[in-house]
Amino acid sequence: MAKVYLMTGTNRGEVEKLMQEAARMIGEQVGEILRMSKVWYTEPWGFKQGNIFLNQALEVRTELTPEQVLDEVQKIELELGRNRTEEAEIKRENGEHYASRTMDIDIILYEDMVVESDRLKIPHPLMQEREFVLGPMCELVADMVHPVYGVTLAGLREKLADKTEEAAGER
Ligand code: PH2
Ligand code: MG
Ligand code: MG
Repeated sequence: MAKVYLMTGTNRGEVEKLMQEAARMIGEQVGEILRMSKVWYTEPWGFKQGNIFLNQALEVRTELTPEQVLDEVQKIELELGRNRTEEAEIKRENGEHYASRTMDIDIILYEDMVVESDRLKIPHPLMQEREFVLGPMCELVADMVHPVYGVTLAGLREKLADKTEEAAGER
């Protein structure tokens, strides 16, 4: 039995309903949801042409391996209308790195495991850059130590805030 931390996000479609459905399906297909952060309303990060996101962190108890968790969350994304082919087209049209999506479910942490395969990277490689991940995660496990950086999530969040402030100062 392992604890896995997932992050759900949507900025397209019936977003409130999609968040509820994602949590319900995670509970059925990944494992028991032990705790959830509140739903955060966040600006699109890394791209401009998109609506506000809803993001939420979930703590899930699972019997699945990391790869099996990935299989299940990708199935759920598809069932909730995710269309990566269409997203790729929109990205190309907009010249952006990301596109709006009905549901994205990312594995943020799995126990203190480090996974680096072509398909899967844990911890999520950009979590330390993203307030929309660290904010909700800190509601659940602010004291958890990041298995690569050796810093708590609260510490990473502070660092990110300092960096963001510096960048604003340089503008
Ligand atoms: N996901 C991304 C890119 N940008 N921005 C916000 N606010 N929330 C997200 O979930 C998100 C994003 C790539 O998956
Ligand atoms: Mg993502
Ligand atoms: Mg994803």
